[in-house]
Amino acid sequence: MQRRWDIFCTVIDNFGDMGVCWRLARQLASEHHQTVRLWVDDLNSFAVIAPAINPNASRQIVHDIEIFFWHKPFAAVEPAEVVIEAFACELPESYVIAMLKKNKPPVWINLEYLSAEPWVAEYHAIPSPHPRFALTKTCFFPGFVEGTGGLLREKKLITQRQAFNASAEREFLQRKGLPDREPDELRMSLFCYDSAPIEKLIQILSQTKVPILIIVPQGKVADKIADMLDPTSFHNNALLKCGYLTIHVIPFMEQTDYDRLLWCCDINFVRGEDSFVRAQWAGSPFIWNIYPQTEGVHWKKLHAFMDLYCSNMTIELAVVLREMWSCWNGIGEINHGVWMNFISVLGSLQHYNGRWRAQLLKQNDLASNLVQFSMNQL
Ligand code: TRH
Repeated sequence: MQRRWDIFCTVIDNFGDMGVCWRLARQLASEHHQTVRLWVDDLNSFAVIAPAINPNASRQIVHDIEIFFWHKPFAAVEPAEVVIEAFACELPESYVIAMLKKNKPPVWINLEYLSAEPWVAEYHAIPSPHPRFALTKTCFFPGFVEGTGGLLREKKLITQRQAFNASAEREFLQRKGLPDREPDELRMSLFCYDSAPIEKLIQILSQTKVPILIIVPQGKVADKIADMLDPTSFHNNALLKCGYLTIHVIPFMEQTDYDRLLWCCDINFVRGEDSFVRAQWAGSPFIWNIYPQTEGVHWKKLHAFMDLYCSNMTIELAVVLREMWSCWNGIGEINHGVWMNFISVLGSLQHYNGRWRAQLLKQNDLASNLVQFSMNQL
């Protein structure tokens, strides 16, 4: 049944919140035929991952989604039937009051951050009454296991990923101005926070004797790498070379192209929430840089995911993976040995990731779960 949805999103510092909302909005509209309005407070950041967005338009329609710049103060509008408050971004008070005035109050969902912590399934989809108004809000927790809200996954994603063969890869690389593979080359995408031990990694990689290509988006990390390399290593604006190591700096890609980039690489360094999930659908070995929080809260989340993800690995494989991921997130120091151990298990990881993905595929996806939950309430 077609219902009206409002999704509210604020951009805090990076692209993850926006990235999740944009994927969700598109899936609701294209796969579930819902009518979606998306309210965003920073269209410039939005346009980085979705070039079709006009950052100066206060209202626009892209992919059948009505996108509004979230002005403050908020203009009076009729609330939708389902309201998604993404990542506790706090709805405008006037909008909440308008919700209250409706004969049938909307289904109000706070979409939470993704976490593998065991308590998530326990708290998922529990309604809580609003402290001041006669309204109920439900916290919806995405997650990796049964009993959670699931993960974002488009209906055709896995089929598309499996159909992405060598010629599709070549076509994609050409379109993006990226070089074809060299024999024996190790190809990586690098998307991480600038707090990760990037210099150390580059140092280690520049000493190895296999051709390595790193594809890194423009930004702080790319600048950091450029600063540490000899200026004569600049081949042109985009390409840096150091021994067997080549670094290709590229502009941010449109989200669906970023997926394809992950499909082309032997190792994907990913971060935050959304790229982290996409790497799991891609299936190649990946290294997660978790979003850093104060007082090391993020390490607990990192360990919770590693516990879950590694639970069916051999002990030897789990040890290698945990060591690499821990060092990459500032628990211990990355060195040549840690890296070489990781490289030595790439085949096993690739194989294991197939099983991990198959396990994740048993769950319903996040958008379908949200639709089902809302329809049951309406
Ligand atoms: O940008 P992030 O660091 O976002 C983070 C996390 O979501 C974190 O949980 C949140 O608290 C914080 O933001 C505020 O990493 P993430 O989640 O991977 O989001 C990046 C988005 O950018 C994702 O949707 C993929 C997209 N992307 C592209 O579309 N093109 C690109 O070229 C790249 C590198 C990324």
